[in-house]
Amino acid sequence: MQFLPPPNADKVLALGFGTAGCRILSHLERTNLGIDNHVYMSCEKKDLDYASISKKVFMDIGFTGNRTPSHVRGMAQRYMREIREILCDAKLVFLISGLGGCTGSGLAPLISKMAKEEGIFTISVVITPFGFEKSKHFRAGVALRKVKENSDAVIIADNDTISSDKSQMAIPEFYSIINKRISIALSGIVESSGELNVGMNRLLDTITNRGYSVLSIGTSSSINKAEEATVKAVESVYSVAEPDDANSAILHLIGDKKVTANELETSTSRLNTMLGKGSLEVYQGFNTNGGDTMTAVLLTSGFKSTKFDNYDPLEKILSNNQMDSDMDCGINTELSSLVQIE
Ligand SMILES: Nc1nc2c(ncn2[C@@H]2O[C@H](COP(=O)(O)OP(=O)(O)OP(=O)(O)O)[C@@H](O)[C@H]2O)c(=O)[nH]1
Ligand SMILES: [Mg+2]
Repeated sequence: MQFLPPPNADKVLALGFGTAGCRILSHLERTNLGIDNHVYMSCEKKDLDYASISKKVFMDIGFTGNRTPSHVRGMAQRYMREIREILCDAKLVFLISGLGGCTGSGLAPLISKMAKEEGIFTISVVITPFGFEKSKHFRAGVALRKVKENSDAVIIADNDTISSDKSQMAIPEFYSIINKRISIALSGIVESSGELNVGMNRLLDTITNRGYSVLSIGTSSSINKAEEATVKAVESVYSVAEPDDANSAILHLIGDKKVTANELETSTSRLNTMLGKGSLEVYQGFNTNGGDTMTAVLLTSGFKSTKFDNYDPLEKILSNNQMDSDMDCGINTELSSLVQIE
């Protein structure tokens, strides 16, 4: 059955999938990103506790020992009507998920495909696993490839590069700091209350149909803090993708009131020498937060591939001859009750 959103669909939606997706969405919900509706979806009830009064979809897939992303996709078929209703008045949707587990890696490819097929502008924001989470890399690589096929834009926020100092911090606190940084970064770019705005339209311009976009963050309190923060943000991009492939970037500085036009210019020049072989389009933004530290938020686009493509060696070997299924069928029945048809 073909589902078509009404022609007057005009809402901006954000959907969070699984643990990381729901947690990050809850941070974004507290910012001024211009999102009309927030929807939390997960197979685990505890993830939905991050939602306050927003819509929650609990996908009850039972306790199975063999949960996989394709199993989650199969079981999600039971919730298709509800998901379609959620999407039906959207013109733009942000789909937020951590990749490498089962829920986010299962739902992000499925729902991005559905949204894009229905003509909704689809931006996938994916959190990629830490280097040490080796068991999550393969699933993350497979899911990322599917998400890219199905989205108008893909923003990668890599846990390794967004995190600053891992030190002695307990994991929940550490996640919470990364989540806050991601939400400040995205809202800083989009919010229209800053001194020098980038805004939603510029964001879409920078990331649409330009391969992968990589979100990175640098901070500094030195004398040349704007430039130093920018360089740190660029260095993070180096660890994820090929810098020469970059063709467009947003540099948004958040800091004290003392930033001069000269500092902005120097930072942009450094960006141009470090990324995109001299042909990088750069949009600048700036706003003050009264602090002494400068934060450079960098969103760089144009990457054909990233290091995460190596997480899926099968794709490299088989190229376009795929063997992973879109979904497993989730039939909840005892084997003994199945009848063979002759
Ligand atoms: N930045 C950040 N990353 C997280 C957070 N929670 C989990 N992750 C990462 O996100 C990736 C996917 O993990 P989860 O979000 O827990 O997976 P899930 O989608 O809930 O899937 P299952 O729990 O396996 O069903 C992993 O690499 C985690 O390290 C979080 O709060 N913040
Ligand atoms: Mg989870």
